[in-house]
Amino acid sequence: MGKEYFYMNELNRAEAKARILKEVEEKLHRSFGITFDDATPMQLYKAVALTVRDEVMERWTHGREERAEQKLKRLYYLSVEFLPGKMLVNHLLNLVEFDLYQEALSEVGVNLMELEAEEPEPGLGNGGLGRLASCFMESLATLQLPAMGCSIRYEYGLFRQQIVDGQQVEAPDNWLEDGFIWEVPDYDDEMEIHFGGHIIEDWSEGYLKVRHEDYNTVLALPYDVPVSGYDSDIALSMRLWSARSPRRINMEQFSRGDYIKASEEKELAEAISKVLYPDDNHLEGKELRLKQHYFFTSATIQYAVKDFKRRFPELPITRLADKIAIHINDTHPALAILELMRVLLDQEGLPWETAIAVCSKVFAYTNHTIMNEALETWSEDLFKVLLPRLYSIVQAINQDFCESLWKHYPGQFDRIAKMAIVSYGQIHMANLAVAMSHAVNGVSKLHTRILKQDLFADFYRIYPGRFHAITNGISYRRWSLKANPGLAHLITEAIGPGWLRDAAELEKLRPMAEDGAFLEKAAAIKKENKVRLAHYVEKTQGIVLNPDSIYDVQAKRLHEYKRQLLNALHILYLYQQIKANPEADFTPRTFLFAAKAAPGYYRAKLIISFICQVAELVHNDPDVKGRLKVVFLPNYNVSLAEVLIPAAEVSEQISTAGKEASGTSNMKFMLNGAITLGTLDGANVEMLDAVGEENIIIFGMTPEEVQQAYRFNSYRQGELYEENLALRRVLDMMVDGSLTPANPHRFSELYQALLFSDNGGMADPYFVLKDFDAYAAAQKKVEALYGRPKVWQKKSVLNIAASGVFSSDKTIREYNRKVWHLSPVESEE
Ligand code: GPU
Repeated sequence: MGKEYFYMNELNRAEAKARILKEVEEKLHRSFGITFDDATPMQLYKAVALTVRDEVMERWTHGREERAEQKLKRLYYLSVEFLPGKMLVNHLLNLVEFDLYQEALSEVGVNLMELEAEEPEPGLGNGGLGRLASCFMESLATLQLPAMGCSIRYEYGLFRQQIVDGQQVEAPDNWLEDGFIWEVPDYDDEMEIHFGGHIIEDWSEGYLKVRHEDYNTVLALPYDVPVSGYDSDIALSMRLWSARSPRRINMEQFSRGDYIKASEEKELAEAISKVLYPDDNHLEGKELRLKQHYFFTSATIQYAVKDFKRRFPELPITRLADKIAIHINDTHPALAILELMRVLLDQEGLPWETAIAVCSKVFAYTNHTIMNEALETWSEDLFKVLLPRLYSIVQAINQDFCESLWKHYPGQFDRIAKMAIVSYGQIHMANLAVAMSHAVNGVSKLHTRILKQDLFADFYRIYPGRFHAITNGISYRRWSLKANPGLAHLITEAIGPGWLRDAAELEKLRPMAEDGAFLEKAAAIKKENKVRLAHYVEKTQGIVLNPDSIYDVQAKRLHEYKRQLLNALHILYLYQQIKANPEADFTPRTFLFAAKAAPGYYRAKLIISFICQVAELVHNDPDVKGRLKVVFLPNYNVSLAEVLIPAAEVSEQISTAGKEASGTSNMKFMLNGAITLGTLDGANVEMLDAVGEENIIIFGMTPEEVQQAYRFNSYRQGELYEENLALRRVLDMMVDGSLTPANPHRFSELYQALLFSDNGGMADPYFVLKDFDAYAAAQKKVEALYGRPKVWQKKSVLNIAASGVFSSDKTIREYNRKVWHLSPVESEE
């Protein structure tokens, strides 16, 4: 079916709908032995999903066959996280069959959107990094570029967050419990992964042969999940590797009654793909995590080489880079570099120099942070024991590399030690990735500038041509068509459907910002989305929202650098103003937060509690009733984002300048017509360029000012406290028992961290106090602007019109032009 549906006449439509119903009914019969009337919602969901899957599979097979026939170069996009979101509706939108299915199903009383509630959301990522990977997959499929996304099939995804007594509580996310319709295991591609043991160097034949002995084997079984593209003839795969023990339970031990021991080995092996590490922008050097990284990168490399040989038997392995590109999404998959070296050296018998040359043509690397605690290093001791062969390889690479550095920086030991891959007992993955990739990129212009000037400055001087700025993007169709169908229809009505293929066409909306009728319609849609969110909040939290208040949203991981605390402190400031002048005019406001904190990040969890207590205070005070509302929405994930973002009017993007590499939710809010309240950080800077300064509210320190304050240690937090009375009053509320009368010290740690340095670290390293006034003034602007609805609406529409530059289609085209050089799958007409 697909796009021809556009051209269907009524008769054909009726036939198509009947065919859909017939297929769904057959699935119900065959899979569950049940009829429409008796099916549970889960059974119905599965029957519909299986029907849709058949169609996606056709494109999957087609894509594979064409790629093979056209002998195309293929990209492996390696990421330890993906966050694809729910799939049923997204596939239907991509197949351009959503309306048809919806109409067909409604004829038998089934609501398609409600059905999707039955689908588990694969929480295989923490936040921006994983979601970006999924946006990229969709754009790759849309552009028909041959690619495979590779990761781990975590049995437990990111924890489910509950808020109990104002505190985060983590519950396991057993997303595979009821089966996952979209995955297909591929037993033919199961790989063996070797851990531990020792290596033996054999020079007996005049050259080095390395044998690896006494290792433990874990099997990697791939599950493929199809990824469809918009109106695309092909579907791609997200390949998720699952760990299995090569040995079933040891029956001998078992019959001796030693069940525990017999199952121990199996469990140890399977632990590898058991659970996603819940850290974002932070690395803990845990052995199991290193095992995860090797597990999926080794499986992927072995598969990629096998596939290359199968497809190009005529080509020598030295031509690998002509036919495959491997992209590593941050350094988590950087072991792939060493693993490919191992395969080229030990299995393919290539000489060292040749192997290095092949490798560096294959790999490219994206950096996603400059924050020190997120830069991945592994202790040599751990590495050596777990991955002895990779250890010897990384040592040798390091030696070569440092020698080459010596030529560029003679005698500069400190500089070379800083750039070294192995130094001071640690393996530095970012240095490995930069040294061994032909392309390195940052995720916004600002972030790339910082990479060049700061984090990788010494590398940039030697390899200037290796560095690129490639700004992130979003799968704008999911964030409009799916999340905000009302807006999507309005846009199509105004400028035609071309924008769904080419986001640049959103620019055509610009003149609509002068069209009163259009502005009213856009406002009505925003209002509907606000009501939809209010229903959700009432149903799930029992809290009633006022859809006529300003919806101000900060939804992202909880991190000190993202400064949710600044937002919360400002709410206390507003609260005090209302208390001081209860009769004064005040625009009603609703502040919505959604954020998970890493379970081990104590301070982040305390900030969540703080927000919840601020919400309580506001909730219980009759003086602020109807004026202020604060809500913390638990369990932020893709599905919640799809309800939350379309309802937002103010988008909080208030990280300390220089800290947020790009941000991607900022783009989603913009596309949905929210006005950004943001710092000069990450992609906010480019949003400012795109939309113009009168249509975005920018405040606070510049990245340079932040840098200077660190460098010259010139930040005087205490003076701010002394001199700024309003700020002092707010800060005092943190510790005077206003929030938690029974325990006034509950938040003193947060208070202390803002005002007093500890252990030599500086107080308030994210400049919450410093930016407070500027933030409050910016919020005043928001209020004033909101008081002029027409002006607000106009700005909102101009934001939508300017958001096309943040399409991930554009981002992917740029990667392809600068880095991958893939040709699209041509479909014969
Ligand atoms: N990011 Br590193 C994550 O979500 N997790 C990580 O572990 C690291 C980076 C984010 C950046 O914080 C964000 O600014 C960026 O937009 C996103 O990656 C995608 O590039």
